Amino acid sequence: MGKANSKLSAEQIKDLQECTYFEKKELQQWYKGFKKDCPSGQLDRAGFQRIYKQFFPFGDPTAFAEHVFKVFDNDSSGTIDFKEFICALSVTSRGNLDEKLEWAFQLYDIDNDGYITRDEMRQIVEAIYKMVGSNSNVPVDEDTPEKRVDKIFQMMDKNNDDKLTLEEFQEGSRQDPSILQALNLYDHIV
Ligand SMILES: [Ca+2]
Ligand SMILES: [Ca+2]
Repeated sequence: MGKANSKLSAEQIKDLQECTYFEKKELQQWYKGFKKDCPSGQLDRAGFQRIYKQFFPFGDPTAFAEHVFKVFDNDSSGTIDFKEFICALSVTSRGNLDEKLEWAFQLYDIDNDGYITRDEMRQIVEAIYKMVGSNSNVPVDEDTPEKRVDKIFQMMDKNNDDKLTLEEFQEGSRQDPSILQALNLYDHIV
């Protein structure tokens, strides 16, 4: 059974090719690795946290990993299955800028109401600061999270209503690519 389980069926491949940028061979390789790390086929919060801890040994990635977990877990089932995993990976590694920004928007829009508030952005920025830690060679602004959020809102919040729409977020991120720092950090992991 273990052997049969470590390969995707032709039908699964077809389904995954429709929603990702991966080739058949790549999908099989990722699936093999996924099943090796998660024999149950479901990656849970603890497993996801462990992956982040390996990559950020000097910081505390707990909060950031929790936010990212929620974006990966598309159906909010509490675990990440292979399809959720590979779809997120496809967007973050091979998506175009707009797709990456839509993905990042979901990360920042914590309550998923279609707007990023100052408080939501502060939570993510704080989580990134904590994850990166002080001994890391990943550069972080001298600013506090509050100052950083003020700066971002000054630039992005065109109508000054203290929340960002996807359009404001996309427009602003094109002008300041450092917004994508969260995603870039994620790229180190995959
Ligand atoms: Ca899920
Ligand atoms: Ca929101």
